[in-house]
Amino acid sequence: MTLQLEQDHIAAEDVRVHRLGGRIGARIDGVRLSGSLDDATVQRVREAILAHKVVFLRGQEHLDDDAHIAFAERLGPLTTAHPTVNTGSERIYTLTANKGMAANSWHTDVTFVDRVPAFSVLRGVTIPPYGGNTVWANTVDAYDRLPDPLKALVENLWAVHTNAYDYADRDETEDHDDAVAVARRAEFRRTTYETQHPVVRVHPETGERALLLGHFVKQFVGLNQLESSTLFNLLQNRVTRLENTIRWTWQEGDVAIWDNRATQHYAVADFGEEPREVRRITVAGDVPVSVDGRRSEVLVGDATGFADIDRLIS
Ligand SMILES: O=C(O)CCC(=O)C(=O)O
Ligand SMILES: [Fe+2]
Repeated sequence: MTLQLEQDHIAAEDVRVHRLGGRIGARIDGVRLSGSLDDATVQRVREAILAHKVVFLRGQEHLDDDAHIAFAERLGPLTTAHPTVNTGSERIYTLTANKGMAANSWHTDVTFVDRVPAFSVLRGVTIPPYGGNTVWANTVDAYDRLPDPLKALVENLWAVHTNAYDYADRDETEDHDDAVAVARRAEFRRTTYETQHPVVRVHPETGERALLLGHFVKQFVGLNQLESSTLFNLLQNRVTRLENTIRWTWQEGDVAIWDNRATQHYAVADFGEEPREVRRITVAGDVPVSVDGRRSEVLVGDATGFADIDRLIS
């Protein structure tokens, strides 16, 4: 009996990590995700996420919502599905194409609150026969490769992030007359959140510096709108240059897991009228900290209901 238990304990799965790009992305083979994975395997998966920023696992079609949640919980306490969108579920954020694509613009998830999620675990449920890829970019590398004068600039820069902007203004694929899309956008902005984050955050697990930007940025503190958008475009171009990205072509049963503190992503809306559904479970993250040790500050809104992170703050 004792022997059997010991064997179970050391029976880590045969985790194999295959790097997919020069700066970001790896595929993990040999792991069947579940809530009852052994600790060593969970640790190896976590290390691969931290090292490669986004990892992909094929063949996870055994996962249902409960098993998806149970696995994600092994990475840390979960958030609710979303701060404003009623997904019909406590934990599952379902993104379906017929509700429109809010994700076809570069972003880091939920940066309009202070407690930016740590990880997102996304499962491909219905995948179109063509198109519908997702692309991730490495925000640590984007920072590292900045010339010194720009590093000095961004290390002292803060940005206001909000959910209260009009997505349709930024996206030519959005149909302004589509009642479903209009209702979806209104729900997204139902409660206003605004948070001031450092543009460079120090990653709480790796110590790496990362650019914290993406489509929820409204303005840089102390700069006017024109200056803000000029500088925003300059920095976003650094994040999203193709060498700094990895693009994934989904199959049903795939799972993508990203470090939301070190990436941005973009879901490409190029699959016509075909159905597409992915489901996300989100792992809570702590409040970003700047290079000089200052924490992000809430300007509007209370996100304690989205993620109770007292346990994360020591
Ligand atoms: O639809 C996708 O591939 C990604 C959607 C997204 O932005 C997310 O799940 O956070
Ligand atoms: Fe997202």
